[in-house]
Amino acid sequence: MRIRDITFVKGAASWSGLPSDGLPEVAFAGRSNVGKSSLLNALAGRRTLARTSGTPGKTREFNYYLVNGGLYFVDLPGFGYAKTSKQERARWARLIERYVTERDPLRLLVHLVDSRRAPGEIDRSFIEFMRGQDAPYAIALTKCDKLSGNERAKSERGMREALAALGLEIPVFSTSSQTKRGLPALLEWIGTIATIHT
Ligand SMILES: Nc1nc2c(ncn2[C@@H]2O[C@H](COP(=O)(O)OP(=O)(O)OP(=O)(O)O)[C@@H](O)[C@H]2O)c(=O)[nH]1
Ligand SMILES: [Mg+2]
Repeated sequence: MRIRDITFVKGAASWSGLPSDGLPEVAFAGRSNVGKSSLLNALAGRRTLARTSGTPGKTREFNYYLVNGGLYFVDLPGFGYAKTSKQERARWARLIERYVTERDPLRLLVHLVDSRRAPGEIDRSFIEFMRGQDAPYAIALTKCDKLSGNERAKSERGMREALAALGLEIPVFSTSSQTKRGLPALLEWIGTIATIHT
């Protein structure tokens, strides 16, 4: 798909704040600081659409972006941000789980994982959680501009092996918001799954 038009619609901090218009949703989830907001900006071809930060925990709401007037991109709050209270973390984790299990308009969840590290505890438990869900699921390895070609191949292979060990067959994209590597392929996949006619 091609993004002709993208606008920020709203930030929702609770379940009742999510839009009720039923438009299909593609959600971006991942650890705090993994590069969710940057990826959204890069996909949109805009620098300042979503707020990014070197400080983790920037995105504290479900941020809704309307794409081409007919589809939402949803920037989910980062999970596992260590500096928020345990209670706060648990609340967001429950909200994200509820979103994945109950949100009817959800068409695709893109899970962002740092390409420079083996998937950590939080990522692995999220992958296990997603395994039991109906929603289509893909993984985007982020910040791959920081890796050499060899390292990138190794990081992809590591992720594919981890997924295969769980019996999961889902796409893995190596991406960089800086060089835009992997973004056309990811966008193509999003368009296919969300079956949006643009
Ligand atoms: N080199 C490089 N840095 C990146 C890339 N994407 C994001 N970053 C950097 O990583 C940091 C975090 O990026 P964000 O996009 O704010 O991360 P986030 O996942 O939205 O973080 P939260 O909102 O806190 O959950 C920023 O300093 C970005 O500049 C990338 O593709 N390459
Ligand atoms: Mg963010």
